Amino acid sequence: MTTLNKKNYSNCAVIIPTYNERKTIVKTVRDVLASLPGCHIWVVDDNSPDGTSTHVKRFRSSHVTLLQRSSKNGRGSAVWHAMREVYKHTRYTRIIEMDADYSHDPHELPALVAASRDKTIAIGSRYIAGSRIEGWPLTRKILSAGANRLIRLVLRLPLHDATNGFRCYSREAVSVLLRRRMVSAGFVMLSESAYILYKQGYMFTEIPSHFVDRKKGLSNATPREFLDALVALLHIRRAYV
Ligand SMILES: Nc1nc2c(ncn2[C@@H]2O[C@H](COP(=O)(O)OP(=O)(O)OP(=O)(O)O)[C@@H](O)[C@H]2O)c(=O)[nH]1
Ligand SMILES: [Mg+2]
Repeated sequence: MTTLNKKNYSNCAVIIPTYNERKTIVKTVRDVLASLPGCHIWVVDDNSPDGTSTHVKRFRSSHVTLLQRSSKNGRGSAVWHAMREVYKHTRYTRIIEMDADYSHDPHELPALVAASRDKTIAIGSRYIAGSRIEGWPLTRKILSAGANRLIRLVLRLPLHDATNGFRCYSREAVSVLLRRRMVSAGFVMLSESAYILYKQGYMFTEIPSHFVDRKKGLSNATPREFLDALVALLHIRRAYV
C-alpha cells in the first residue's frame, strides 16, 4: 500500500537545469510536484534547440517557473544562475538541485530533504551501501568511480560521491556559494561547491540513490570534460586554502 505524502514542502525550491530534455522534462516536473507537494520548481533552460522550454511553459502552474538563458553555458552555471533567483525568496529554507533526464528519481526527494540540516548538505550518492547505478557501460562506471576517488584524494572531501548533482542545500549554504566565483566548469563544479562548503565548516550526509542512465535525449557529457576536470581539481585546491 502506498502512503500519501501529506507533508507540505513550500519551503523547498527545486532547481532543474535543462538542455534538450523535452522527452523527460514533463515527467520529471510532474513527479517532483507529486513527491514534494507544495514545493516550487525552477527550470533553467539554455535555449534548448529541441524546444524544452515550450514543454515547461505548458504547465501553467504557479509552482513552476521557467528561467530562460539565451545560450548554452553549462550545467553548473545554470544552477548557480537559478540559485541567485531562488535565494531572493526568503521562504525557501531548502534548495535542491537535480537533473532533468530522470537519472535522479524524484521519489527519493523526501528522504533527501529529510536528511538535510542547516549545516549539513544532503547528497544522493551512487557510491555507498544501498546505492545502485543502472545502465552505465563499464567504462563510464570506471571513469566516474575513478574521478570520485581522485577528488577524495586531492580535495580530502569526506564524500563518496562528489559529482552527483542530486543535492539539498540549506538557504545559508546557498548564500555561501553565491558569494563565490567558481574557478571550475563542467561536472567538477559540483566538487568545487562541496569543497567551498566543507572549508566553511559544512558537513555532508549521503543517502543511497538509484541512479539510472538517461534513456532519452542526448548526453551533454564529453570525454574532454574528464580531462579538464583533472586540471580543475588542482586549481580548486589552490583557490581555497
Ligand atoms: N541549462 C543547462 N542545463 C544543462 C547544460 N548541460 C547539461 N544540462 C543539464 O544538466 C543535467 C545533467 O546533464 P547530462 O547531460 O545529463 O550530463 P551527465 O548526467 O553527466 O551525462 P548523461 O546523463 O550521460 O547525458 C541535465 O538535466 C541536462 O539537461 C547546459 O549547458 N545548460
Ligand atoms: Mg545525465
